[in-house]
Amino acid sequence: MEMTLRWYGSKSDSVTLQQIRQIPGVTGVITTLYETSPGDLWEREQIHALKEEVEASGLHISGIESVNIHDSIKIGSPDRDRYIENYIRTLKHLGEEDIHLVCYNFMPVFDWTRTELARVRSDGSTVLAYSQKTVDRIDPAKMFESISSGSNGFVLPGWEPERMARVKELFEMYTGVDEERLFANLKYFLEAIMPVCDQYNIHMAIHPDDPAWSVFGLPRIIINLPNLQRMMKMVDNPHNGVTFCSGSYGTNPDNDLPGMIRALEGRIHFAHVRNLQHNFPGDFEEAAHLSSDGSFDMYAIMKALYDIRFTGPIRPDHGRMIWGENAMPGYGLYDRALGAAYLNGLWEAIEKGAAGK
Ligand code: DNO
Repeated sequence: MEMTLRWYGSKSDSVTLQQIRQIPGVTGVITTLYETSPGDLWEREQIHALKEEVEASGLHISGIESVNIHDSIKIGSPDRDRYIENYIRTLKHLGEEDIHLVCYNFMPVFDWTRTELARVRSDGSTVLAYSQKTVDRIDPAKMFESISSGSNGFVLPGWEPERMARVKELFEMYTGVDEERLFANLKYFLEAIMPVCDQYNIHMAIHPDDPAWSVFGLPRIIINLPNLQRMMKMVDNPHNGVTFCSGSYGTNPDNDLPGMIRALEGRIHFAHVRNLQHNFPGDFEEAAHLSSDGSFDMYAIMKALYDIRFTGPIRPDHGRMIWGENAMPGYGLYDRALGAAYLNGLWEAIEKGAAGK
């Protein structure tokens, strides 16, 4: 595996490449053209410039998170082919720049969903949190207002103001799109892009729906192992793979995380490894990466990745906000750096243990 950190680009991130370069064991970044909108064509020159900037710092681009999918593709609207064509050309340009991993999601309207961006934990750190009770009470448009007002002035991934201004319209557009339709639209999209992925060896890694169940009555399909197996079987190509995100699948305690990893051997192209604290059904908050701080056995997760001989990028995921840092919620430097060091430590111990050292 390769340890990486997500980086939103010099215009949008409070964390610099130079800081990332100093986290021991981190050699690559997972990045994106954050200023683009879903459906845009990424020109080769833009990708090249980003690559040069990253490489000048001594790091490299380990993958893209995300090339976002236009809602027309998820809905299956008549204009979807235009956006799929842009996606194919974008993948071609990424391949030409020697980038071979693309994370994306297929969540309708909203990306990941949280009800609080700064819940205070007993140690004074603040974390992202989710309460189903709050979601059940809130109007989706209000949800956006509360998310954007708590985001420390940063634009959160998947919560771009331009999209959220159209929340009501988007909800209407999804009328009639149930889980079966969403699966069919995902299949249509994947079948269209697989030839370019084969040509340029691009691993597509679908990100789970977070939380891993339907919110606001919208369908959500990337939520558990049976649905993942269905997705991989319907377009049976190793380039059609997954991002294994422990924090997203782990929102549902029924998901056996190490068991899922083992069952997905060969099709996990990217891993987000983080911990969560389950408080009671429907209420969870994020935690430090250490097993002792949350509900997951992080050793068992890393061990399962080791056992399937996972060679792709891993990144620590949402960190707590600590030590007075002002950053995008979940994406500060300090706690993610602690997470990277901890995950690297687990990996070294597993590796040496397996070698009998
Ligand atoms: C949240 C992230 C997601 C993820 C996308 C992938 O912090 O894990 O926004 O990047 O869903 O497309």
